[in-house]
This record gives sequence, C-alpha cells and structure tokens, in this order.
Amino acid sequence: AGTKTFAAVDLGASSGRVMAGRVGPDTLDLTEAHRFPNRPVRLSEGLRWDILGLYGGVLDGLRAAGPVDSVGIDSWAVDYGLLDARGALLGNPVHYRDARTEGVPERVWATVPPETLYRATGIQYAPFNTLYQLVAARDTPQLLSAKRLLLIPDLIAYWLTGEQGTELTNASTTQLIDPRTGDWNRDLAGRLGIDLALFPPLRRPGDPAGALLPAVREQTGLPGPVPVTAVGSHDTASAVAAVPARRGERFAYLCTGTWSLAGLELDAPVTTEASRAANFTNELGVDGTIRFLRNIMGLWLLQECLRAWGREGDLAPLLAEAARAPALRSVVDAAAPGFLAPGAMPERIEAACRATGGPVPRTPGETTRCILDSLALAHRRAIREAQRLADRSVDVVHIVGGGARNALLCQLTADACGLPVVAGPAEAAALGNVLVQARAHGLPGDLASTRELIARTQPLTRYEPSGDPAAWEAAERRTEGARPLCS
Ligand code: LFR
Repeated sequence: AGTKTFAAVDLGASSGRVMAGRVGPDTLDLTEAHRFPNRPVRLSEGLRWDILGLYGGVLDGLRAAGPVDSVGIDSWAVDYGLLDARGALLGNPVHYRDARTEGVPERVWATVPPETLYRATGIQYAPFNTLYQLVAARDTPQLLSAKRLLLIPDLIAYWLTGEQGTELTNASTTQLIDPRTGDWNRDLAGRLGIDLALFPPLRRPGDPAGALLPAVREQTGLPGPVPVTAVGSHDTASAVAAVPARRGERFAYLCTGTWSLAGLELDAPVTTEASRAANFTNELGVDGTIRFLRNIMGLWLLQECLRAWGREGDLAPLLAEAARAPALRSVVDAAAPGFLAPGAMPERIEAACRATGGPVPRTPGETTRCILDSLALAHRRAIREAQRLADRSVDVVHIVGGGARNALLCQLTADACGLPVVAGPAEAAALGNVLVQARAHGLPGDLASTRELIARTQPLTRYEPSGDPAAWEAAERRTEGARPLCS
C-alpha cells in the first residue's frame, strides 16, 4: 500500500538507462527497464552526441518500464542543444570532449580574470564548462540563429512534454550561476556577450516539468496522463542525493563512473583562492546543498584503454590480472588534463609513467593496475584536500556509481584514504532521481531520511583500510607537482 512507481531516465557518457523505482515509506526497489549504449560520433566537424539515438533509447525504455506515476531525467552536465524559433533542434549537440574550446579560456580570462570567475560562480576551471563552449560557438550560424538553449536533460524533457525549463543543479555547471543566490549571474554573462535569454526559466528539483505529450504516450504505450518531474538533472547531483549516509554521519563521497567526482557536501560554497588553486568546484545539489568536489578522470582511463586494446566487455580477466600485479609500481596523476580527449590512452599513460620516473606497464593487466592505483591515489588526494579547504573532517568514504562494483578499486581507495569505504549503490544517479520524484509525489521526509531509506534497502559493501600507509605517501610524492584537472 502507498507504493508508487517512478521512471528514472539516466544518461551517462558511455550508456543510458531507464530504471523503474518502486517506492513506499519503507520500501525501495529499483529495476532496469532498458539499457542502451551511448556512442559519441566523430565527424570531420568534431565530436558529437548521437542525441536522437539516445532519445530513441529513452522512448524504448519508457515503453519497457510500463505504467509509472512520474518520469525524471538526468544526464551528464554542461552540454546542450540549440533550438530555432519553431523549437527544432539546430545540429547535433557538441560533446564536452570536443576540441572546440582550445585556447578559449585564455580569451575569456582576458575579459574576466579567473579569480573573478571563481568568486562569482564557485565553478572549477574546466575547458568544457558551458561558458567556454558558448564563447567558442560565438558567431557560428547555429548560435546566431538559435532562440533557445536547452541542457541535455532539459532537451529530452522538452521532447517528451513540449515544455521548456532549465533545471538548476545542471544550470550551475554552465558557470553562469551565482551559487549564493541560485540565480543567473547577469553581470558575468553580459561581460562575455552570452545571451541569458537563450535559457528558459529555472526550475528546481521536485518542480513539475510538464506531462508526456499524447504522441509520446502513443509511442511508448503508456496510459496517461504521466507527469514529468524535475530532479537533480545533473547526474552527479542525483548520485550524491543517493549516498546512503546515516543522519549526522561525517562523510566524503566518490561518484565513480566515466569520471570520479570526489568531495564533500556543504551548506555553503567555498570560493577561497586556495580552493580555486586546488581546482575544487561548488556545484548546486538538491535541497540547496553544495557539492564541493574535484573532477578526476575516473574509469574513462580504463574505458579508453579497453577500446584501444579491442577488449571492451572483457573487464573481469583484466581486473583479476590487475589484482595480481605488483602494487604502486607505476602511478600517474589521474586528474591530469592531458587525459581528457579520446584516443591513444595506453600511450598517454605510458608517457605519464615515464614523467613520474616510474617503470612503464608492460601488459594490459599492469596498465589496469596502474590506472586503479592512480585513481585511488587521486581519490586520497582530493578527499584530503577537500577536508582541508572546507575545514571539515570525515570518518567514512561512500563510493557510489559504477565503480562501486569494482572491488579492487574500492579496496585500494580505502587503503589510500586510510578510511573505511562503504560501496554502493551502483545505480545511485537513478536512485537519487527516483527519490526526488517520490518526495515531490508525497513521500515524507528530508534528504537525510531518503538516504536512510537507501541504506536500509540497498546492498552495500564495506571495505576496511589495509596495507602500508607509507607506500601511499611515497606514491603521492611521486605524482606531486602534477596538477589537477585543467589548471
Ligand atoms: C559525470 C559528469 C560530471 C561532469 C562531467 C561532464 O557524468 O556529469 O559531473 O563534470 O560529467 O559533464
């Protein structure tokens, strides 16, 4: 009794899924309705998202999910589609790993210095922030004729409902929002010639976002009416909302997937010069929280190696080899900007090993070990720095997202951090998406109580720190001087 079902559309950089979450006051059950690959396409004009393929996957997923009480959508951040005056899409959305922003940040900083940008937005420097993408696109025929800009989840929501909005957690990653007011930074946009009128009005997680169009209901076979509800539409906002922390627990989180996002949940942004220099970001979360975190390249390093070796889908034997390989033999700075672009990943990792004076991995198993050791080391560094910069200390690290299934990565992270790790849920973004919808549709309680519901109902694995702390300290010194993402 009192159970409702919510569809979570969750689009990640390498796959998309539609999950069905059944939620009651004391029950939470998530099942996968449909999963589909997200394959970016390289054209001579650059790297593009196959947005229609993704939307087709969303429709298939809604059909497979069956009758639901609401739909919520989250995806990766910063990217967008442009619409013409009639609401038609102008071209394929550009991938955040595309090279079009090369040299653009320097141009922006000539108008607005990086210190000013950081104080105004709290957002880390990354070349793919929407702000830089829009400056890169200035004077292109598409941007010149665009009447609307919709961030990726808002674009999917628009196709499903015919209604336009800009969800706030994802909007914060544009680097055009003031994190203190939660509103657009008009002065900054004006100085950079960015037209904020392109963005439809802001909405917050939990706000109504329309209802499925009749044509969509027909395509998906869903009996109507089906409301769409705004969630933390930035996947990381949804994932952090689903961290299974106990009320009052002092925790750090690690959202692992294509990226590793490592940091703390705060009530207020930290925009000190030290925090800027360390390239920590302050993204907006659900219920007015701040995600104070660093971007680390994450399992992207491994995904790209698998692709280069032609061994996609062949992870298990490599992880077994990696577990047997010697520990901390070669390490690289897993937050280094040089790993952002696609291609030639094994070669770039070899070059980085040479740069830190270590031996070069000789087999895919050794390279995999190098990546996992390096990620654990980067997790350690980010979680330590976050505590120092925010003047907070933590007792436990929660690992959520796909990497929570990677036992070696979880154990190495516990060892590197010298803290217990609680791993799970792997589908955190979808769970956070579902629970924000559930609260909007009558589930009582605050963020802490929905987190406790996850802790009570989802399988979690605990890893205690082991091994030699001195080995991690020595490895940290070897990669010192290597700088965080894109700084
Ligand atoms: C994770 C993520 C990160 C963001 C990156 C690019 O999927 O959303 O939070 O920095 O992708 O959008």
